Amino acid sequence: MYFGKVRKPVSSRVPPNQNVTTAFPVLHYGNVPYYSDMQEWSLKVFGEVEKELSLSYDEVMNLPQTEYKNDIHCVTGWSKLDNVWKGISAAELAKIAGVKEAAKFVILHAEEGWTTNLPIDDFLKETSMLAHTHNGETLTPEHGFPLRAVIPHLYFWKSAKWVRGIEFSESDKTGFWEKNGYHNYGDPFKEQRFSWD
Ligand SMILES: Nc1nc2c(c(=O)[nH]1)N[C@H]1C(S)=C(S)[C@@H](COP(=O)(O)O)O[C@H]1N2
Ligand SMILES: [Mo]
Repeated sequence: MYFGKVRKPVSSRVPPNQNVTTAFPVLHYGNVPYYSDMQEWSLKVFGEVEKELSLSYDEVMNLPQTEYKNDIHCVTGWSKLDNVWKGISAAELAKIAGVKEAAKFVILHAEEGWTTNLPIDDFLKETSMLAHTHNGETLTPEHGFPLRAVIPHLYFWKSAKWVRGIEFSESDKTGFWEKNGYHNYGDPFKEQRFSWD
């Protein structure tokens, strides 16, 4: 007989089996990129869009800015509450590129070929953004300088650091952790940690 997963009661803000930390742990696979000249950097928006974009660092920084406060939840068990992020709303970027009807998924491309995937509705959610500032400080290289995704309603691995490309796609394309046993969607409140959850 299957009794389902045993879950501890939790407050409404902290997902099951997460511990709140006030630190800001650094977690990633691969190397931290350091840029000596921001001319080396660009952000590409491509795939199922009316107009593919290649934005310079200055062009990104000059887009309309938003600020959000939210909680983040890493699949390894830490949550950090009340993060204030500044950056560009994901929906704003999508609007500028003119996302086509055919786009159903978003693939975020980071440095070194690292990717993560999510349904387009999750990317276009009001709280999803590309951030350059955390709690009033420019992102450090370790935390994603110059630009990282923040998708706070999914486990934090979906929040790609060092984003260089945003691909709108008709089909889903599993990303780095998604290929390595993590859940394809990753809702922390449903504890979708691993592919079998
Ligand atoms: N490019 C890239 N982004 C990434 C990762 C990674 O390995 N590469 N790891 C993810 C994971 S598992 C987490 S928990 C967060 C950690 O962000 P932080 O180091 O700023 O806390 O980044 C996410 N973004
Ligand atoms: Mo993570």
